[in-house]
Amino acid sequence: MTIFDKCKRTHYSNEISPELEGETVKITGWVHEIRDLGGIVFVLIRDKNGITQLTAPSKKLSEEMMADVRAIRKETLVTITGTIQNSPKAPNGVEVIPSNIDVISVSKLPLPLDTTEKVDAEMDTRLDARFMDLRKHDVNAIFKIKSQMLHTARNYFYDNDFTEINTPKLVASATEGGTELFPITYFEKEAFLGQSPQLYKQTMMATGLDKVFEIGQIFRAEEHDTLRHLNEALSIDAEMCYHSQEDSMDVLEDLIKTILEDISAKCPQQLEELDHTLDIPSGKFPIVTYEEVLDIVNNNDVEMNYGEDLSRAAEKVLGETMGSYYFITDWPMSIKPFYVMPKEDDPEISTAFDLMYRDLELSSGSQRIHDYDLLYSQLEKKDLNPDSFEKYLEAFQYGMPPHSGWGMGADRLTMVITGAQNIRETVLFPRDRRRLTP
Ligand code: AMO
Repeated sequence: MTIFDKCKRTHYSNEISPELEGETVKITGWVHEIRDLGGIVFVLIRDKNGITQLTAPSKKLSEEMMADVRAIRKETLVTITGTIQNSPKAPNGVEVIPSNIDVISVSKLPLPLDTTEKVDAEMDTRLDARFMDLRKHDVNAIFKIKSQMLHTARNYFYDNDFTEINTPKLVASATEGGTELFPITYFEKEAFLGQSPQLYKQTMMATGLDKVFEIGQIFRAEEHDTLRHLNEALSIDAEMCYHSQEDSMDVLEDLIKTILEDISAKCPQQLEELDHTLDIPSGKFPIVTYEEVLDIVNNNDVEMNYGEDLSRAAEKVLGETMGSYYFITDWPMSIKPFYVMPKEDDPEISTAFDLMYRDLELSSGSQRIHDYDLLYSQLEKKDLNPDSFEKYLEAFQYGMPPHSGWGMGADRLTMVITGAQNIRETVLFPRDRRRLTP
């Protein structure tokens, strides 16, 4: 018998129910908890889908079997063969009376993390032992929901005639602003880790693909240590020809709503595990202009001047006022990147928009400048050297269609749909100011 035959289960824990009473089953999982009451030993076995109770009464079992049960340790991987017996108090209403125990893989003690503790360990302890942390079903649920979210997003794009693209993450120049770049050594040249696929997704607008999306990592050398920022984040980027700012916002809103509906339909167990209720807005996402934001913020005793970005205090006030999902539009051109198209009727105001969820920025986007001369002059206006954008600019000299797009933080959206308060909860191996391992 190979090791794989040995641990081949007949059922996952959620598949064992009172209807199977009297049947023999084989379950494989990690030892979650052991309670030795002397005459009877209870062992909880945890697998991907739940927990099964193993019950070993000394009156009914051989001394040898009792010794085997008592020898197993927490987080050791075991395969148990046994008979199903109804037990209303046990998980799924059943317990397994063992006839054979195979220890498949032993766990070292002490454990780096207690998987049964009711109060979570410190974030750092958890991230240091992330594999063990993920054995907890609530932690696991976050990543199942994130996976479903990405699956739904991909489906949405494919269903709507987008082409998936993959652009380089080793790049030669900045896109969003020079201070946020990680420099790297690229043979004899200096290069950077990409902070956004912006230039590439826009270049794709000159290819005839018309609508593209990318789900990929972005790198930001931001110093701040917050609950919303990481130095490596996952971004869902979309770029669309012949789409105005408003069309682009509609696509973003439609995607979010599709994701919320899908998560609600497909992940009820995970949401319950997290004790999280999804906030699914019924109507259109409200829109506030930057000017209106200024009023709201200033009327709530937080100082904000025209031309300033939202401070943390301003975001909080705005989040309390607006609630749920909303867009901010009509940002001043002065605080938006060079590629953002100014409004036709007022060149000081941009076509840029942000999508917020309460006080959290989820996405930024805009209509883009497709006119070469205007793009060139905007680069100069932002003190950027057009020479370093030569290849990007070239795509604008051969019939570039008008276009728009947005980038959305996938980890931040995961925070919203799982109720996580710290972005680190939503990333398997987060990279922040202090953490580069595991
Ligand atoms: P922006 O810089 O606003 O826009 O980024 C888009 C979205 O990405 C997420 N994000 C982050 N998430 C976690 N940690 C970070 N350090 C971090 N930085 C950004 C946010 C943010 O809203 N090129 C434009 C997008 C576009 O116009 O298409 C851009 O990168 O959720």
